Parts: sequence; structure tokens; C-alpha cells
Amino acid sequence: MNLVDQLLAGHRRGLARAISLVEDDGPEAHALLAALYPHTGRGHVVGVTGAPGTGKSTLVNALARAYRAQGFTVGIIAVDPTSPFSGGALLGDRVRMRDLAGDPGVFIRSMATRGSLGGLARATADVILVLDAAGFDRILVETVGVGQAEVEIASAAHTTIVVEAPGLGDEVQAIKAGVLEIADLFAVNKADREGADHAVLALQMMQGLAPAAARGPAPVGTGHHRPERGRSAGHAEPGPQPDGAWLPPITKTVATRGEGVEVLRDWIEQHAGYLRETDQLARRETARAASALNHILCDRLMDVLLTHLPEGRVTVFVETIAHRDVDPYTAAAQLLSEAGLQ
Ligand SMILES: Nc1nc2c(ncn2[C@@H]2O[C@H](COP(=O)(O)OP(=O)(O)OP(=O)(O)O)[C@@H](O)[C@H]2O)c(=O)[nH]1
Ligand SMILES: [Mg+2]
Repeated sequence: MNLVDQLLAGHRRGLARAISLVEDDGPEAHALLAALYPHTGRGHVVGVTGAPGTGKSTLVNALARAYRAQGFTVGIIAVDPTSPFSGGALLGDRVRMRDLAGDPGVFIRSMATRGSLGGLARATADVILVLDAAGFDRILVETVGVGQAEVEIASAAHTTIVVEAPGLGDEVQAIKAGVLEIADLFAVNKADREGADHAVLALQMMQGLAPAAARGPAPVGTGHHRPERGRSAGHAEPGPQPDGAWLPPITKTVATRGEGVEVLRDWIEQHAGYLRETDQLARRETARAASALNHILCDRLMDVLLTHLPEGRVTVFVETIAHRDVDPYTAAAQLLSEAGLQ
């Protein structure tokens, strides 16, 4: 049986091999992805992002269990742009392995950067395709932080959960990172700790919902704030809005105890339904396709450029730009011209 057939038949050995292949990004990988592509598009991809230590791994673990309880299969990808290791060397994943090990309905893969962050985003998108083709119903992708690479990785997800935790200067972090733009759902994790309600209120205020005094914070796992008290026009319920938009719900969770996690899972499913029922899914798929093609073209064009230039030529220009002897636009034009590409 060839690798594609093995993978489509759900053989684990094939899966692990296929993932290693696409991580290495050789010609074989491209042939494999081409063969798998017609079999993709079924799995729902959930990005889980947030500041270090907010409990993303624990939450992903708990979500995987909540999905397994409903019979869904789950692929997990842990992306750590800061770690030089890959292949399950991350602490959070060891915790996870112990918990979910031996369940054939769960597959876990850790990925770390070996080259550029852009390369990591590309590799992550490809591994998602492999897990999708292998038939995993839900694919959970954990990324640390909220930098450019994470935003790119989030663009590969259908549903993005931003995880906040009390005591991390949540408001400042959230606003700085522009999480409102990428969040479909908010999880205020570590809700067993002081300050969780404050984090919920801060998020609600960022969403333009309600002066803090008007409403009490929600108990763990209710899915959102209490909407009744002090409610007036403009204080919308979370989820789908009359104008077709989606207002990200805020769920308090205690990932270590699994509290609120089923509510979070159900919100993911609601969001998936919302995407299907509106034109949003098609729009996201188009955005994903554009981003994938963009990455590949950038990589390829860079390769082409480099093969047309003498070794070290780009570095020379970098130095001259740094010394202010030339500006980057002129340098780029010069390099393209030297390579015969412009
Ligand atoms: N009190 C409390 N601790 C939690 C909760 N969830 C996670 N933790 C703890 O927080 C610590 C960090 O959890 P992780 O799941 O590794 O957090 P993470 O966001 O994946 O961390 P990085 O991947 O390093 O960014 C661990 O010690 C967890 O046990 C929670 O709901 N309540
Ligand atoms: Mg983690």
C-alpha cells in the first residue's frame, strides 16, 4: 500500500511518515500533498492561541477529551515558534501524551521552528491538510503568543480561540495584539483564580458591550455574561448577530478540571455551524487558499531569485542597507535586475 492509501485508510505509521515528509518540504512532499488535497476540506480546524502559560495546552487537552466524549476524532498540533525542538519534546505535550495516549481517535504532533517563522506557518498549514485527509473530525492547533506568525497560523483555522488568564495584564495584552480581529471565541482560563471576572469584564468592554457596572460576570462555563440585568438596545447576545456578524462569546474555563470546556466545545460547534450557514466559510476558505498560495509563491520566487544570484549577494546588500548606503527598495530592484528578473 502506498503512503497516500495508508493515510486515507487511517494507518498511524503512514500518518507519522506523511507528516515528517511535509515538514521536510521536499518534492516528495509536494506530490503527496497534491494527492491528498482532493480528500481534504472536511475537518474543522480550531486555532488556540494566547500568551505563554495561559493554559492553552491544558485546554486543548481538555477539549480533545470533550470531543472524544462525543465520538469525534481529534488531531492536535502544538506549534512553538520559540522552541528549537520538535517531535513531542514540549512539556505541555508530555502532559497531554500521558492523558490521551493510547486513544486511536487522537493524534498529537509538536512542531517547532527550524527555519523561518514563515516556514513554520507553511509547515503547519500542510500538516493540517495531512490530518484533514487522514479523516480527523476536529483539528486543534495550539500556538504561543500573538505575533505575526501566530496571526498567520490563525488564518489557517476556521475557528480561533484566544485564551486569556487572570493576572497577566490581560487588557493591555489583548488590545496590543489586536486579538479582537482574530478571536472567534474567548476563553478566560484559570477561572479558579482571582481576577477572572475582571478579565471577562475587560474583554466585554473591548467588545463594546456594556459598561462594567451594568452587568455581573458570568459563572464558570455559562458561555457568556449574564445578559438580563441592565440590558438595553445594543447589548447583544454573543454568537450570530441580526446583521450576520459574529460576536465572540466569552467562556470562563478551568482547564485543569475540565470546567467550562464542554461549553467552549459547544461554542466551537455553533461557530462551525454559523460559518457553514453564512458565506463566511467560503470567504475563509478563499482567504486560506490565498494565504497558502502566497506563501508558496513567495518561497518559490525567493528560491528562483537566489539561484540567479551569486552566493552571499543578498547579504552584501543587507549590509549596505544597514549602513544607509542604499535604501531597501533600490537594493531590491538592483537584486532583481542582477538576477535578470526585472
Ligand atoms: N489554576 C489553574 N491552573 C491552570 C489552569 N489551566 C492550566 N493551568 C496550569 O497553568 C500552567 C500552564 O499550563 P499550560 O497548559 O502548559 O499553558 P500553555 O498556555 O500551553 O503554556 P505555553 O505553551 O508554555 O505557552 C500549568 O501548570 C497548568 O497546570 C486552570 O484552569 N487553573
Ligand atoms: Mg502549551
